[in-house]
Amino acid sequence: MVEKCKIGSVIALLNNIGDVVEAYSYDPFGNPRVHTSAGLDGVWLTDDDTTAINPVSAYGNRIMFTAREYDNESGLYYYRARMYHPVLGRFMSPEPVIMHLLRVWAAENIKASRKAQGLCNFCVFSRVF
Ligand SMILES: [Ca+2]
Repeated sequence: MVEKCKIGSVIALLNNIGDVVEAYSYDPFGNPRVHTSAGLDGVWLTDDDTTAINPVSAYGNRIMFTAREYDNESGLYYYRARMYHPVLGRFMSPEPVIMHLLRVWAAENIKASRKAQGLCNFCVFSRVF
């Protein structure tokens, strides 16, 4: 069982009786910190917590920032259509929907250009009829 914050990021992993066994914090870009112990104050997510050197969950939890899967080997998040790099603070590829719209726009402009130059097959018929 997990505890999430308002944007859906997983902030704690709970055992079957509801006790926190591991906690997570993030910088604004999603770089994770795995808190392995609540520290001397006994309160999770405070400055005295013990954190893992690498952001790897001892319990195998991979769902982290905004409830997306984090690959600790590559350091990337899987955001369904593309991968996000939290250190760089950017996605590793362009937005697929935007790229599709650009391709449609380019194809329409090429068609219009060819038609204006009389290169379109349909232009021959339109002159005949
Ligand atoms: Ca603490």
